Amino acid sequence: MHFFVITLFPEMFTALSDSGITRRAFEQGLSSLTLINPRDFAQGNYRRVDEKLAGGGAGMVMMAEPLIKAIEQAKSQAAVLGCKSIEVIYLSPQGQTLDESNVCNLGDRKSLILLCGRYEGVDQRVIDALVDHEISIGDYVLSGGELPAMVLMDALIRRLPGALGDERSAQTDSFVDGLLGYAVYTKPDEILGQSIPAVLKSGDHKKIEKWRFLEQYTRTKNRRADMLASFKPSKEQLKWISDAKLDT
Ligand code: 9D3
Repeated sequence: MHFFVITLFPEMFTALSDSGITRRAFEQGLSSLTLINPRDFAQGNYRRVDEKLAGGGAGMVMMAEPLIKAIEQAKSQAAVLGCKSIEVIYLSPQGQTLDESNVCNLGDRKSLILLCGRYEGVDQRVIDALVDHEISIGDYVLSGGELPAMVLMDALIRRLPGALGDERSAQTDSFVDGLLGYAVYTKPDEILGQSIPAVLKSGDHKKIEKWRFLEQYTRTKNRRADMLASFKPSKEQLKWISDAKLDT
C-alpha cells in the first residue's frame, strides 16, 4: 500500500518509518510513503501556507492553492505507479471516528492520499472539491492531522498480509473478533507474589482456548458493555459462557 502524505511537518513521519512493524513493512516493500510539503508549492519570499479567516476570528486557515498543487502532484505520481483513481482522506476533527471497520474498508486500496491539516483547518472549498473521506481519531483536541494520519497508517499497515511475521495474523487480533484482549503472562513463574494462572501451564490447548475466551468475554462485559452488544458468539463459545454461569 502506497501512502502520499501532505503535511507541513514531514519529519514527524520518521516515527513510522524508523521503528517496529511499520518500519519492517516499509523495508519489505509491503508499504511505501511519499511525503509532500505544501510549503514547496507556496508563493512569495515567505512561502506562506496560512491566511486569516474570512469573516474574522482567531487563528489561521490553510490556504487552498498550495494544497491543491500538492494533491495534484500526489495524483500524478500515483498515476505513474499505475493508480488511475486515488482517494483523498482528510484527517479532521469533523470526520467519522476511526474504528476497525473503516480501517478494514480502506484496506483494499492500492494507494491513498492523506491530507494533514494544521491551524484551524483547510479552506472548505478544497474539502468540497477534492476530499473523498474525512476521518477523526476521537473526541479530543490535537494540534493537527499528522498524528491521526500516522494512527490510520499504522492500523492499515499492520493488516497487510506479511506485516506481522509468519505466525501472527491481524485476523486473530482482538477488536477484529469484537472483544477486548485476554490477560497475557510470561516468565518468571512468580512476580510480586503473583503466579501465572495454572491453566496456562497445563499444556491443555482446548482448556487454554476456553480460559482465554472467557477472559476476553468477562473483560469486555465489565469494561465495554457497548462492544458486547454486537458480539456474536459461536456455538462453542455459547456453551463456554453458560458453563461458566455468565450471562449472554
Ligand atoms: C474551532 C474548533 N476546533 C475544531 C473542532 C478547532 C480545531 C481543533 C483541532 C481545529 C483543528 C484541530 C487540529 N486537529 C486535527 O487536525 C485533527 C484531529 C483532532 O484534533 N482530534 C482527533 N482527530 C483528529 S484528525 C485531525
